Amino acid sequence: MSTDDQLQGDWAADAEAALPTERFEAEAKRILELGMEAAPSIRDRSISLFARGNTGSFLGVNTFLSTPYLEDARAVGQYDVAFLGEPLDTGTTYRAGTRFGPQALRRASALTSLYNFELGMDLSESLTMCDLGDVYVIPANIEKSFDQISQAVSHVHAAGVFPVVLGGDHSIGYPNVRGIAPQIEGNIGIIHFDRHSDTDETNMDERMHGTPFFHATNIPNAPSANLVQIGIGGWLSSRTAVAVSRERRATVITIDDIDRLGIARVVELALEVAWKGAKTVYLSFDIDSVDPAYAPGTGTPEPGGLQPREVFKLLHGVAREGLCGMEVVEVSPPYDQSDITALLGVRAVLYVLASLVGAGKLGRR
Ligand SMILES: [Mn+2]
Repeated sequence: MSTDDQLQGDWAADAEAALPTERFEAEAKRILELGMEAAPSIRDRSISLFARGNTGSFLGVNTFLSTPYLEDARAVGQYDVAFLGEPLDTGTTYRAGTRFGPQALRRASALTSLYNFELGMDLSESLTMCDLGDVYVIPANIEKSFDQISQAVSHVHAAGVFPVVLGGDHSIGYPNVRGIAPQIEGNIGIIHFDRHSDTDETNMDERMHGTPFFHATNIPNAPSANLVQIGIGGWLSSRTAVAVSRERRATVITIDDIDRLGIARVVELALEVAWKGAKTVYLSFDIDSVDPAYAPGTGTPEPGGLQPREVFKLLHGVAREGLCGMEVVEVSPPYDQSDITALLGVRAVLYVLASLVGAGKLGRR
């Protein structure tokens, strides 16, 4: 990292020179082979006829980050990371639309390279990644959808692959944890970004998007003592959910706490609590933890949330001890403007992956 008397820009420029290029070169060769040679008038002969792979331009292949679409779900074990959509919005209590979240995240991810300047990191050199497509959810039945989701996430995690779930409303938080927890020999902590507690037992008599962490912390090895909730507050707070968080002694960190303590201290605190006696940690990122000025495309917006800079630093910080999986939830493109919410969701994933790679917790160093 850069030192006090050095500009980060200078450090980062040098860091780029030290990055490997071998995977880039192998990929370029593959792209030309599969995508075929370009028309004769194209001078840059690295350009293919059909766009393949991550071109770092808008020319995507409609998968997340233009990673290969893995049709054979049985073969997931050959990758470090698998992206999977969970297009469920049956759990929303107000504005639906998150069933289109995975599509929006994939589309917004087309204009994304895997290189980050200030981090001095190129994810394409460190990770192998694929897009598994969507879990076959059953919109008419939330419990059947939960069963599909748990089994799908369980399959990915059991293969030794890091699952990145593209939601979907927040009800999927519960079946996601339920899919992983039985494979952990010991406790699993949860770091949960949200403006809402999401710890009610039911909404409208069912297990909907305000309930995932009531049910997740009922899983025997996912104790609420390891649940950290970051960003909670505002005028959509549920008193019954607050009572559950209080009774179960979850750790709740408000926006004011973040202002007062600073990001570095909040990261330390979150890691301390989530990892206390735990074997691993799951990360649940609700896009509505970010202020609706930056993330309008969501079902239950609550003004006064985090800013993108803050949330990127927080996510990068809390991932550094390792994770067993993550989800981005509540991206609802029908309410989005200029794709800004979806773009933010894509960046959230990238900062987490970058942190895991940087800390040597995922992929090759
Ligand atoms: Mn939520």
